[in-house]
Amino acid sequence: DPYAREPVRHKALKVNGQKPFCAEPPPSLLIESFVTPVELFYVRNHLPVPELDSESYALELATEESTRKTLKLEDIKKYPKHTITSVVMCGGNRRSEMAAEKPLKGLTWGVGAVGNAVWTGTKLCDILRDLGINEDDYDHVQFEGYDLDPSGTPYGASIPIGRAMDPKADVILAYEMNGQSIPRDHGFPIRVIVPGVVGARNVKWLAKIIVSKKESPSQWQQGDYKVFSPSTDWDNVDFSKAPAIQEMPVISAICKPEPLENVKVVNGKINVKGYAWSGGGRKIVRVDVTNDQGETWHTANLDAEDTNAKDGRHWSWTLWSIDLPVQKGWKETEIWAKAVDASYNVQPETVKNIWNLRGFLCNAYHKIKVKLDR
Ligand code: MTE
Ligand code: MO
Repeated sequence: DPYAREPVRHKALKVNGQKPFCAEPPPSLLIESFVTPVELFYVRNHLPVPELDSESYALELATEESTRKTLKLEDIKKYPKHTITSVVMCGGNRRSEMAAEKPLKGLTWGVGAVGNAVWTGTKLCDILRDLGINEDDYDHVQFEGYDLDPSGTPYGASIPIGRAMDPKADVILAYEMNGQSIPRDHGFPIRVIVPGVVGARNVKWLAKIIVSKKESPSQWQQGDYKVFSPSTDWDNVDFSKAPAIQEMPVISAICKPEPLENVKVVNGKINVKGYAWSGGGRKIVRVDVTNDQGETWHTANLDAEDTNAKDGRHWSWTLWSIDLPVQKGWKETEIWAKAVDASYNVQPETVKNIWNLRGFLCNAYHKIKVKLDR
């Protein structure tokens, strides 16, 4: 069994798949701190976790033409140390809402396929510059993991070379998560962090970097993590016709209370909390909440955000809360939340109109019903 030597996981995680291991924390725990503790950080593995050690670890650097260099862990650590706080979010986060709209294929994630961690490592642009890469000669930077499928093919993904070589894009080869070595489930000893970009490109257990004119040939780049119209189905889908997801759209979620929870009404109000985030480094500028189907929108307090982030480099999430007034006599209420980012992008209202056959980018208004306890 290739899964016989998997790491031990935290009991609070809700398991969506055992082999490969996929799990997310409960919503209320997720937003207890601005920085997600490593043991509560969602796990999305496609293959068995590889067994690697710091001494023998090697990273191969190649172009289409040739292998240029092999770096050991200590070689990577010799570069200037760069620390960022960044979200990693799965493209399938909140998919369960899309699956409820109409059947689809994919793990039914709730709102917890996201976390915000402090990542320390070497900037990818520093390594590529040392390799003598000229951005104009290539178009993509491909990554391969040490995790292999039964045929020996690694997990793989790529990002455009402009992002890889831009110092302000903060793409790093991370060796620390929240100040400790990266745990096995999250890519020990090296994983790529591509802030503002879909989780799938943040390749764990990094084995190889290939600078190329082409995108990664991997199934996860070519035949998955792409979005189609709600009217495209398995009999007429052509994965070559849509671009791979890179930067993520604006999203928010209500995490406390959880759906159908009994909520205490205090002075005619209930306390509601959640997260909001947008891809591409776009700051969250506002979160709106309603419980009368949008007749009245209340602006939430933005409680925690990365106040040090430079313009266009807001990689962290924003935690928000509100004391939401509830109508007298009501026994239950439906809460909606939507976030606005620095480009004034707003979330779409309904899941129905963004439904897609793989259930990606479910960023419609988050809507939950709760019971009111007076
Ligand atoms: N990297 C490798 N090597 N293998 C994987 O299965 N999964 C990807 C990405 N990197 C994956 C990977 C996907 S789809 C996501 S959402 C994130 O890792 C999940 O990162 P996490 O498990 O640290 O939360
Ligand atoms: Mo993912």
